[in-house]
Amino acid sequence: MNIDDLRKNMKSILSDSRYRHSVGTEEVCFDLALIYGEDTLKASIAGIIHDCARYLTGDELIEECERNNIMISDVERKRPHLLLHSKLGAIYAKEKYGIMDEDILKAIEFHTTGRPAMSRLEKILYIADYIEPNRNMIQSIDYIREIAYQDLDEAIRIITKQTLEYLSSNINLIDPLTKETYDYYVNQCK
Ligand code: DGI
Ligand code: FE
Ligand code: FE
Repeated sequence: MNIDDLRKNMKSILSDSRYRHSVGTEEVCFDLALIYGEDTLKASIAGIIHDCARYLTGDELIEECERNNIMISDVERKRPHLLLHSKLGAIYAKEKYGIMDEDILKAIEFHTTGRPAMSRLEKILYIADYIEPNRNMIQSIDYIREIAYQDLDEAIRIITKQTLEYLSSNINLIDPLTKETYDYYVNQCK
């Protein structure tokens, strides 16, 4: 599918607010790609479809992941809407939307938790998802937006730090990968 078709498809399957978030993410992905010398089309594609499995219920996500032989950890089984929509999204990107580029698929797969040693495209999607213009109720968001245009690793360090703080304050379950991402980028930023 070309990017216009991807946009139309996302508009038809996602809620209005989730679609607006996806378009916002696409736009920030494009800008960051331009600044950091990444392929702008790849970044835009990753941005528009990153939440393509976000409309499913928790039970449906578990069912679909099992059908696709994706291993489900205990934490993922307890928070499927947060932690499985990215994994299944990568599968859908390939199977439903014909995206074969491994870097785009990895960016989608890890856009919620991040991971250590992300590629430049993975970093761009991870950050764009957090700072796109429709996200406003986030602590220090304008500061993080400024940093994102100067230093990708530092932006990831701050985002993962805030995410862990947010998850702890809500007694939420933390995926080990979220913590590993934070530890890795703290080290990178020393
Ligand atoms: O799908 P979006 O809402 O656009 O964004 P996302 O895929 O980055 O998901 C963000 C949510 O996921 C946010 O509320 C924080 C949460 N999250 C990130 N890491 C973890 C997590 N939730 C849990 N339970 N555990 C994690 O490790
Ligand atoms: Fe997401
Ligand atoms: Fe998102």
